[in-house]
Amino acid sequence: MLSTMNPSYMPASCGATIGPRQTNRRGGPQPELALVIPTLCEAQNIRALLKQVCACLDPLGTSFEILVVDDDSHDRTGEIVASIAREDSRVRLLTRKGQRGLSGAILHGWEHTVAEILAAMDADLQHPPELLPAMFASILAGRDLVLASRYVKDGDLGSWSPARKLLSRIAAMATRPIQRAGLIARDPLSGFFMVRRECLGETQFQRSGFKLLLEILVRARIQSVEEIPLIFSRRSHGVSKANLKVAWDFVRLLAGLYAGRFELTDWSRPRRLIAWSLQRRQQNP
Ligand SMILES: Nc1nc2c(ncn2[C@@H]2O[C@H](COP(=O)(O)OP(=O)(O)OP(=O)(O)O)[C@@H](O)[C@H]2O)c(=O)[nH]1
Ligand SMILES: [Mg+2]
Repeated sequence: MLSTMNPSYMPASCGATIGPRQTNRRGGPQPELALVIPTLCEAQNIRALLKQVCACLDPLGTSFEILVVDDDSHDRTGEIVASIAREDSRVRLLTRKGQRGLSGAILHGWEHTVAEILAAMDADLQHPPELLPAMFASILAGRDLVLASRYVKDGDLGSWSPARKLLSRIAAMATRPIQRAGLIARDPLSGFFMVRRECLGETQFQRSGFKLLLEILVRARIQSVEEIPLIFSRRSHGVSKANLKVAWDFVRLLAGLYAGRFELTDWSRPRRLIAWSLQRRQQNP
């Protein structure tokens, strides 16, 4: 049974909805699928990634567009994408100036497309584009949301250090009590996912931070989720943007979601949280 989450814990000024949809400014067939790739200094990766993504999406026979949302990278990422976009009208560059935040960049891209199926993936070649056809097929088969997961059978965290693997597992575990019964995703912190626009509705999402998928799982009107195994590759070019601020943003997001889930606006009712967790353990052993 799904419940509509109370979004009141978050002031409207720090959130964003996906609608209203904007028209495709470049004309041509309306895309059915829009893939947003957020970039911050990914000049060494973006050309190869765009080529691989097109090669994977072309055979699907669907109209698609790829929106690269670049936060004014100083390494010419934007110029490279602009030159590719001049040759291929399915590629679009959206440049944000004076802004940062992976979640906000994805939302910005989704706000600038009319597509009904929305997707996001990283630009650093850690997410294999070969998974896109299976993800698309899952949505066409009726799933509301499909994510590439490192925590299902045949998925893997790859060559991360043991400490980072442990932190990642702890972070994923910490989301369990706020996820919905019967819809618990094992890898709610994945950055590679696809979702139906209609499920996002008027929900306001946080623009700061890295973990949009978690917020969608907790607060959007998702009724079915599929996880497809992802073997996380190593970043071979460019620099990771995961840092202490990203970790802090995650803690804040988690605190806000817990507060919204259990109406713990003053953290004065921990018994409600404990009772809920025990009930969930019985429902999802
Ligand atoms: N537009 C935009 N993109 C961002 C921002 N921060 C990160 N990105 C992009 O988001 C994606 C994920 O960032 P990464 O640095 O790879 O983070 P990560 O995958 O968690 O960390 P690593 O495993 O160390 O690579 C990449 O495509 C980045 O370029 C941002 O503030 N704005
Ligand atoms: Mg990465």
